[in-house]
Amino acid sequence: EDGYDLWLRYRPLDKSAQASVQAQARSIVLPGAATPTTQAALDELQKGLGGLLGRAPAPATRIADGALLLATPARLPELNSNASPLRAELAALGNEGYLLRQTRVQGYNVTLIAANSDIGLLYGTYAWLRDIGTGAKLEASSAPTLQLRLLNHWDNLNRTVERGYSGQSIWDWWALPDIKDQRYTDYARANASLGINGTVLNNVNSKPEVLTAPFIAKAAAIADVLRPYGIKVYLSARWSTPLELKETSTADPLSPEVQAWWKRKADEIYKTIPDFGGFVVKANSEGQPGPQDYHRTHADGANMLAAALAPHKGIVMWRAFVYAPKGTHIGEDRAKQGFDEFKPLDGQFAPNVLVQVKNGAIDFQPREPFHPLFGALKTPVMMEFQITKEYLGFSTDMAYLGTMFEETLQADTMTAAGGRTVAKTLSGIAGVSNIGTDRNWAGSHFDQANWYAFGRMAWNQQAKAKDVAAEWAALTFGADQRVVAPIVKMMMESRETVVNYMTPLGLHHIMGTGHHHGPAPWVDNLERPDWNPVYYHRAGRDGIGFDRTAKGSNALAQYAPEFARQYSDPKTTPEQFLLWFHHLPWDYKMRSGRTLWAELLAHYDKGLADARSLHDQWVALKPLIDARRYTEEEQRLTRQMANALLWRDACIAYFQSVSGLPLPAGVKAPAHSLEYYKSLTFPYAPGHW
Ligand code: BDP
Repeated sequence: EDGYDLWLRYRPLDKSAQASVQAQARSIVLPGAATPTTQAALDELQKGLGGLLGRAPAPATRIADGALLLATPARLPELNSNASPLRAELAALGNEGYLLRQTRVQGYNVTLIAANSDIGLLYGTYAWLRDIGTGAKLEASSAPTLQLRLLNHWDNLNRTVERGYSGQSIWDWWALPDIKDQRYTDYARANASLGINGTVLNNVNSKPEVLTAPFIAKAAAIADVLRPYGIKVYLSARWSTPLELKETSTADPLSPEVQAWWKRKADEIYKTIPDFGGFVVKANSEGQPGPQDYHRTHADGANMLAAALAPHKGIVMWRAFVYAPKGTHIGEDRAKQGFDEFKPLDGQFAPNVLVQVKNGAIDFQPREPFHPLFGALKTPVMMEFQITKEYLGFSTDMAYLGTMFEETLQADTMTAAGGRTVAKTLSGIAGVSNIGTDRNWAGSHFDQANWYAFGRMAWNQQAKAKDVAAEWAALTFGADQRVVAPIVKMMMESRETVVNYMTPLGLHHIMGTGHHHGPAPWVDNLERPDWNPVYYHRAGRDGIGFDRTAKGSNALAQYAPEFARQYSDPKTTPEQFLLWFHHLPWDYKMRSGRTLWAELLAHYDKGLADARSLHDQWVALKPLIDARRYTEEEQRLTRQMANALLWRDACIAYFQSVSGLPLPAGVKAPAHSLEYYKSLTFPYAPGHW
């Protein structure tokens, strides 16, 4: 068990389970001709049942008792007949949905996987295999709520991965397009098994070369592998590409020369990749070029690209993560900039533009309140989650993000009477991938769960993190409750543990400069004030926290009035966001009855204690886990304990130096002086490549 097989391991079932699966699939029947997509489904059944049962049933042409029948109305017209009890149910499932049913067809008892399209059949096949692997009952029917369910790779052309902690990029640009690694197919299988249907191949900090003919050909080769699995390829486009390639004299979106270049470029791409998805764009942010360089707006820029893609049905995903090293909002609240720039442009975007918004307004912190743009725009909005854990201990610390996805998706934006969750405001969802060349794909076994949870929740935003964790654990470690239940417990605790030892009570952005690993709340000397941790925690003798109420930056005013009202009072602000929105004195009384100072320390202590508990819980599972995966995770959890201790001690040493307060009885003093923690560096931490 080296992790390569992910959640598609298909290890042999026990005898009684084998008998019941065998009864459901004595033969496999696909009426009509196989297409690349149904062939992928048949191949997966061969692989899956071959593993689960030891022998896969042969494909058959005739329906018979005990057949596993894969059918669309086009393949089996009776599904569409007025007499069919499934007709209406099927019609409601759309292009990608599926249903699984024990039923009678043509007088035979069959297990039916039905859908309106071949891709629905593939999704249904994976669902059926998943149900077997988890020991669940047949899932009745399912359809995705969002049409756009994408991974974003932050992969560079030299195969380094920005914020990647699992080896190099899986895209071997040198070998492509002639040599197509088996990994691409396995990547497609894994994503299709979750319902992910798009992938942006390259980093948002893009390069002009990406849009040159040789790279388009390479992307096309990847697209060919992914296509049968329902996955479209997208590219991240650098705003100034035509100018940098010296093919235009400007990159002004209103210049006819520039407009014509992008039209030609889109035509060229679609000639090679007929189902190309479109572009994601990071513009006028962190040094990236953009339309503002020409005094044009984000809407001008997005619309120009949208016009080039529209004839081909392509889309533009324009990112709202904007802030420039120089320019607006310096010395103000960086959390406000995305909203301030995009809200006034609402209504001006072309129909095939989506605004892609990070879950929170700062930057993928261990915990952030949802971004105020959710629910604030008529323009279609996409969620951007980060699956790779830039600020949550990379792939060394365990932090199951399902709980974070759920917390954000279910948060009430209060933008409609009776409530409106973030999930309800979305038109698409993207996750910044944690995939690399590591044998286990994700850097650690448990980081596979974050890819899995993203995909499952991209398909169904109402999915519960706990159920998803249970599914993943059963598929990854075997459906034995002695293993699944404790692993789910660990996963469900893990992200809160990280929040506690890094940034409790709404603290944020106090990590080390550049690499974002390890504590550095003292940093105050960076070029831009809002790169400094001291800017975010604002701790001094008088108290701690960022005042985002009307007395402070008033970022709260960007939220719906009811939300702003509730959060403008510390007493009615959930304590997990207290210091995000308020600057409070150290002796502020918390709900526990403790002072803020004592509460902060208690959170750091809890984070450390829980990190140690995660390790202990894993050690207790040793007899039930295969040796290699056990050891690989045990080493990481040991490192996580050290990381938690470092965070706890360094933050306490620092905050004590500014608060000037004694440690309450029972709180252990940090092991070293503040100077010691300041002197630590992480010289080889993966950072900006
Ligand atoms: C930040 C990362 C940086 C990315 C940027 C982005 O530190 O590497 O380029 O986000 O999302 O989280 O564009």
